Amino acid sequence: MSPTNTAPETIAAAPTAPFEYDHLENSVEALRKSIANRLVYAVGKDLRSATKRDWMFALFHAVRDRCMDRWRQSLAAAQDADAKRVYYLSMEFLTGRALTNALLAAGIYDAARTACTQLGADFDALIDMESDAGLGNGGLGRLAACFLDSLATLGLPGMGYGIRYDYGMFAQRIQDGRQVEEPDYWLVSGNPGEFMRPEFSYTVRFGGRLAQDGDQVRWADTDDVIATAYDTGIPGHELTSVTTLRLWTARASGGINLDAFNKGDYMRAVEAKNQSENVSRVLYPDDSTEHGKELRLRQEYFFVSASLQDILRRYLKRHGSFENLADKVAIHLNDTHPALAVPELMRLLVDEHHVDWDTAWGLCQKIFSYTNHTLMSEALETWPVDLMGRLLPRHLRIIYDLNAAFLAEVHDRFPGENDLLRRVSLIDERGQRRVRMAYLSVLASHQVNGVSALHSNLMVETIFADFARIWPERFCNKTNGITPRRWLSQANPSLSALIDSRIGTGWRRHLDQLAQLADLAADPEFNNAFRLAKLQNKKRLAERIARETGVVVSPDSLFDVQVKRMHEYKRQLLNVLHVVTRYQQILAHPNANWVPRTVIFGGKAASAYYMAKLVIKLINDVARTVNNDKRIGDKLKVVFIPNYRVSLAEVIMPAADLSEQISTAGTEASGTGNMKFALNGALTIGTWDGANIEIAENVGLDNIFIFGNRTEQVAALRASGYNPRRYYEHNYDLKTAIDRIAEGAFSPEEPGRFHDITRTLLESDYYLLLADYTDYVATQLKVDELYRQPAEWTRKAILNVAGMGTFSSDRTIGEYAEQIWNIQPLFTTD
Ligand code: 26V
Repeated sequence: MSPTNTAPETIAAAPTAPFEYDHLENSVEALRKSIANRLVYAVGKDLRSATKRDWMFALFHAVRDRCMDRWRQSLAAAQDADAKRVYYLSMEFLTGRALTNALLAAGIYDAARTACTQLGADFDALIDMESDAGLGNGGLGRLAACFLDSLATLGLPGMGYGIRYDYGMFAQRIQDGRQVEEPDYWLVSGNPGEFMRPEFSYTVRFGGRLAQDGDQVRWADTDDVIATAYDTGIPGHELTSVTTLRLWTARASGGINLDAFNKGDYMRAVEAKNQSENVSRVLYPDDSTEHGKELRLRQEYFFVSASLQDILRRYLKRHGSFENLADKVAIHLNDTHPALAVPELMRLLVDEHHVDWDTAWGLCQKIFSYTNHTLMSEALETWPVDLMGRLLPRHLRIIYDLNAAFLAEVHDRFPGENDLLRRVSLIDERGQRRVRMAYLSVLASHQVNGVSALHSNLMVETIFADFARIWPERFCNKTNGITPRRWLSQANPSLSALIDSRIGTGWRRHLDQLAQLADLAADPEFNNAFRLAKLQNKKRLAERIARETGVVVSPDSLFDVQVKRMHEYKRQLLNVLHVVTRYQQILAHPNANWVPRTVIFGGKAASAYYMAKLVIKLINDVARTVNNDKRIGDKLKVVFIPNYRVSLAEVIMPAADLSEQISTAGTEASGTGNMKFALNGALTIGTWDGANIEIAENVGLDNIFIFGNRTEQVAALRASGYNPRRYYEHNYDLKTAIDRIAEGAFSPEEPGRFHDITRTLLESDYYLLLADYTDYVATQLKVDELYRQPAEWTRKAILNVAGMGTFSSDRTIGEYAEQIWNIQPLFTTD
């Protein structure tokens, strides 16, 4: 099959008479029949021979069938209306499991459970067979998944484009307290959610050289890879609509290996094929540092080129010129990873479709928008000019041409400011020349947004300060959100049922309705029921912890949870310092009235991130020591739950009493875990950072534990020559905690194990843990005090849930749709 770059042909003209499909009922009987049918006719098994995997597939097919009509209607409606669509380009989509979500969206969860049971299949066990689609690192990828859910729920026309990695985020095992990475071959037993669409295949070119043909540039002698589409339907709530997620997989192009093949060197031919197919092999598991790896650049271009070719093909089906392109197409860049879409769209328009340069650039600037997700300089993408010139010579030339025009414009507007030109140039000329992908994205986008109010402000004050001066109107804020379907309705059935019984079920679609719970916060009956729901979730988590770590924890203890990627800026280490302090104090005052606590950690460290991995080891060493210390008993337990991922988060979030959101102020762009916890009735202990600030404003400062230095104070501390030793010398508890770690109290078999940690703390402490320690520990005592009053604690937890309405990703996506993308819903519910 050869790749097409044009509209694929269908085999028949549209049928003359409307075709009658089987209507699929949602009754238990109909579902039972569907599942059994699918088991036999799609999976190829019968009731006698079906494995759990087979049952899972059969059930998956049964619910998938019930989403199909709506999926086709969603596509047809956008086509028929020739609606403007948004294309969300993202290197990561952390969708997790799809089955339960689809059953709930289709409204057949309970009926399907009964049907399975009647067929003799263990519903919970088969639900648990599905692997997570872990095609993302953390916040950025999960946000993209929540956004697709909201696009579908709001009936908005658009789709997601990304990479179908063979290997997702690595699986984390803990061996002797250390992280061990294992490959996540999530496709190993097949993926019932996807449809291969080989008719949507595109050639993606690399390398080669540029030749001039008159005034046209020709890109010749390239190495080619074929991108083939796989589609997954993302069902919206009550199947309002179904959004397509199109992921690309790499196939070798037929052409390149013929030479070796013809000479009989079959193995060499296959090896080359493997090489080019590596492009979609594996997700880069590091979201903290930018390594400038060639394969990563190839991945970025691979998916961007295929997506843009696909977008233009779709547009050209209906339009004879590019005149209306910006009225029909909005392209969103999820961080800078898809920023090559900018020169790629220019190349396609100018070189392939012969649009003139200025017209093409005018279109680009109307079509693109860009979200920044981090201010941390290590994570900002730049690519060596040499590498880009070798791999993508045409794109490099386009970037240089755009840059020249841009710098000329800046020069005209700000005459004499030569340093400004150097600072805003798309090319960083200091040292090895590099392309600044964030600046390229800003240049091309009509809107650039941050992901929380604080982050959006800092963005224009720091990394984009010069650009905000040039184009102040370009920058805006879109505070992140999460989908209440997965993060409350699906993850927390006990609380969802309670909420339904009091305010109805509409909150799934209109999360603001949760505000009605505020009146019930002090109602003793509701307050009690709320606490019981939490207890039920804590029991569920306690069982999971026992199963996975062997540690027995009491559901009556305060569940204090920090789950997120392991990063120095997120300060898991500050949490550990508190745990060590608490441990010392329980030993010193064993008869004091301690509130029993279970401190729960989870999160992956990038495989090359030495410090983050050492912190995992420290947590596990502290856990071992504390949990085995008979003097401590139930007063303190520490657990590290391995392999934190979406499906595990769904069990953890509903069970938390206390949510740890303790990043150094100014470092966490938004956070979305913070929202998931609060929505599930945890109280937050957090810094004045990211979306914590807006959570505080919405739930009320009385109902959240805020501590620590704020951004201005952080800046002032650093400016005045921050000295961590001063805090160490002046605080006995802090000194004891650090000394105990340094002496090897938690690693007697290797006392020096954590020297790199304690030395960094005392010598630089870039993230100011020591400066925030005292307030953090004092605030933890206030947490204890409140937890001793269960009704009061629960009242505040209810007020947290009640205040979370604004953090629905429906609100966020509604803002993007109206203020950035200019797209309108094609489907409405009420
Ligand atoms: C950066 C890089 C660097 C190059 C290698 C691969 C890679 C992959 C991802 C990233 C970006 C990480 C940025 C990120 O995930 N930011 C998080 O975005 C969340 C959603 O907006 C936000 O809630 C978190 O606060 C923010 O850390």
